[in-house]
Amino acid sequence: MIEENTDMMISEEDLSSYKAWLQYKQITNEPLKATYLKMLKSIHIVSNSNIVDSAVKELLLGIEAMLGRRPTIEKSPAEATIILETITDIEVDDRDRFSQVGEDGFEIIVHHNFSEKTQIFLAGQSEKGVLYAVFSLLRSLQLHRPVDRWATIETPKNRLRMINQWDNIDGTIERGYAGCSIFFKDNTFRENIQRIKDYARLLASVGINAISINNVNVWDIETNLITREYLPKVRQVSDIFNRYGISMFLSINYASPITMGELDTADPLDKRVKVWWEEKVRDIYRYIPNFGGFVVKADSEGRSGPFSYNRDHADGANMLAQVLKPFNGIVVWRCFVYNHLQDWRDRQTDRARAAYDHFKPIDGKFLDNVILQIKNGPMDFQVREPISPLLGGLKETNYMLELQITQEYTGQQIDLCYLIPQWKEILNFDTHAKGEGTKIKDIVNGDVFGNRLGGIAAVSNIGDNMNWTGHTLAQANLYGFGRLTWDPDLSTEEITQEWVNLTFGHNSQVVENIQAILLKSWLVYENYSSPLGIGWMVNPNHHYGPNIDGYEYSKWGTYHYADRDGIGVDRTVDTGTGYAGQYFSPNAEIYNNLEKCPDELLLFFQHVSYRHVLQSGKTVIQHIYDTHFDGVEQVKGFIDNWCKLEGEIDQTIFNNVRERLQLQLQNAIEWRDQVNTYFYRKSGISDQHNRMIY
Ligand code: GCV
Repeated sequence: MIEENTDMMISEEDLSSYKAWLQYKQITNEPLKATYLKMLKSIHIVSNSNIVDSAVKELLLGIEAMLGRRPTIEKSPAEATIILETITDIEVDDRDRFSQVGEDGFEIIVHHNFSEKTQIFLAGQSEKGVLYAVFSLLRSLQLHRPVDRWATIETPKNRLRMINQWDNIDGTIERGYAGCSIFFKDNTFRENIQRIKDYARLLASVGINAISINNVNVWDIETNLITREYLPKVRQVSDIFNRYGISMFLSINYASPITMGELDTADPLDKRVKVWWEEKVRDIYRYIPNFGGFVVKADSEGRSGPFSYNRDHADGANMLAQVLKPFNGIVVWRCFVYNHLQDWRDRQTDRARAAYDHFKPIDGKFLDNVILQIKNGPMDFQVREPISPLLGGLKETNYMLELQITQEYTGQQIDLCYLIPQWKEILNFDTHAKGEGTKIKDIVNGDVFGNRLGGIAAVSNIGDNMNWTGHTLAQANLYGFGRLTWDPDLSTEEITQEWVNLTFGHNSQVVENIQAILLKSWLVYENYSSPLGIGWMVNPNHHYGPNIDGYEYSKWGTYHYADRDGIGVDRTVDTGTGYAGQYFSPNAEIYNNLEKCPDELLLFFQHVSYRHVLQSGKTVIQHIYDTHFDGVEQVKGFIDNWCKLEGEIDQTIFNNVRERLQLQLQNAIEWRDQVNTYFYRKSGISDQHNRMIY
């Protein structure tokens, strides 16, 4: 049992933003409250476990906060209005009616019987299902749904629903924009377990079932997380997450045997290396019997990997997979592999091609407890990128999608950028991998190619700021990510409305205003930052704010090739790098064709003149000017609309967002003026509307 340290002080002011979407605000609508009270008097738990215990605590907390009365716990089911059960608790003959409930799923049944008594059955396929059913019910209450709409049957569409923390043991977070790590500080684990527990609650409430707690760049001290020195602490954290149905993973350093000074090689085919890992894995499972497995960044941005030994990535991943197999552990192996030491003069090497070129030839060579993790785009989480052609390109390997919730290139939680619309486009993209209609959402969950493992992972956006995410509205990205991993068919509008209602309540003016701001924010960010899919015009290293040539003469393989005549990267098959040919037909033909290539990705695939006319009817240069002027005006509109909410919402949240919107405006102005001035000076073409360009 974990000793809970409750030393954390949350001030009254911070409470609302800290609670995020688990506000459990008091229900003041009296008739609704009366109905709910009648239905939620008492709970019967058929069989208990750690996870069911978390579910019960949450249910008690939520109902008491919303209705002002704590349900009683009843020994007899006949006495209770809410019954929590797993399907295995139910008589075998009665289980048929749950046949539609799959792994981690649940059914909520609202049962009206003759004695005028209504009972709510929360039946989980497993204890995790019970927990998810409880969160579903609590969501319905917070959304003020009528009782008949509580009933539902749900099974998550993705088996692995994972969060990757990029936290370092010194307490910093790589690409973190909301303070320090909630896990680590000063090269050890933090004492504040309450914070981790509340994070687990937030994640479980949206169905997340796996987490890796340390950065994929595993530095020297973090390499030791898999040793006996740290495993007891890893276990404590793992226990907290396990109680919320979340399994614990660690990112590992591929060169661990060398970094720890125990071997002179990390060659995956060297027997000594395998034996070394076997010992380490045995230790891990001794401490953490249900440990999830490893996340591995290998041969990527300077991290070691199998290439150092002339082995391929299947050799590397499979060695670890064999070692984890006896314990049901898995290897999450990242495909973010490219040459980060490129010469900018070299026009042949194309970073966009790299993941496909490395992994497509070894499709089918991976063991069945390896899952490849593939970033949504071929570059790196830009505001706009095409979909990685590996998604759909691989057919005989388990793989999952990797998204980035933390806003590295999308405003760093200073600027607002609600990413659900972007993720929906990704999930609904038709790869044509198995004919028309082969969408990413159905590929990554394993359905299309029958892969054993599938899912979606994302890089977290939280830190120890009291509102978790720096910009309070960025909480919506974490919420929406979880909801989409559970059900990629939920619409953007549904998710947005849910989040706004859960966080801010039901005042329709407030709700509509915030929804409208969120829903526009991705396109607004795109408007004032880099245009038409070209990406990368950011300040090197920290990646905030404009720097048009910041990466133009660098080693990172990220170029725009703007000159006095035009801009864009020719990635076509006939005259360019051939990247467009990595897609299935008709996508390959569309991207290869100057007239058909969608405007928003034009400069990713084609080098064009500034006077090229887009499908929108505008020239490229006029599009650049217009979007950049528009973007700034749109941010001003956000500020005006946000200011109307003063007094209507929590003051701390109001102030936090207002301050950030002001900073966003400064950033947008800087982007507008630098981008417009740069392209005006390059092209010599004036703005049709004679607006101010410097
Ligand atoms: C964790 C990008 C980021 C890096 C990150 C890397 C990755 O390059 O800038 O900070 O490293 O992606 O995904 O591994």
